[in-house]
Amino acid sequence: MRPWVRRSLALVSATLLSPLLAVHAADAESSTWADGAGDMWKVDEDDGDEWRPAPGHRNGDVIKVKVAHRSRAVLIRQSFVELGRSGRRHVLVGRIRTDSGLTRTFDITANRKDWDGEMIFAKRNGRRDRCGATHTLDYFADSATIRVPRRCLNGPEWVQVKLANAHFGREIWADNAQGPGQAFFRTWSDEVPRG
Ligand SMILES: [Ca+2]
Ligand SMILES: [Ca+2]
Repeated sequence: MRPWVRRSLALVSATLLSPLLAVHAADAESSTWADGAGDMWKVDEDDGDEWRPAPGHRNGDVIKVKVAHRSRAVLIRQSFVELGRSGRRHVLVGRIRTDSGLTRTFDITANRKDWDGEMIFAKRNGRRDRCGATHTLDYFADSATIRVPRRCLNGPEWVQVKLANAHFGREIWADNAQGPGQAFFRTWSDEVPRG
């Protein structure tokens, strides 16, 4: 190969690859995955336990999750087909576990009196942990974000999450963020190491 050809190829390779490498580096501390649209399920609150598919329900149908493990905090962002201020309430719940075996839960309830919602961040025994975890429900962007300072988790090497939510109206519609199944929680996410 002539030297100038080799140089040109090297330049082209570097130009093509560098944006990919940059993206990879920026995303090294995060995990992003999709959940299907149209995979909600429902139950009649008065009728008992019979859950049925509810593919037509949009409000609360999670379609994407990003867990970013930053130097100071873990950010969990969920995107929905629609997150709307209608019905009686939204309940978003999650579990977080770390490499040291520490487990924490969060439980956000938003209703007609307070669509911004209140979050209870708790230890495994259910006792509230006021370590500074916060949340934002964005009804314009159809998203929910939970920010957990790493000190709440004893500065972990990695975290995993499980996420689910329910929308209460005439019936209860639910979705989990880990697949299509009719179970409130499914498998743990990938381990997300600290960036
Ligand atoms: Ca979904
Ligand atoms: Ca799902």
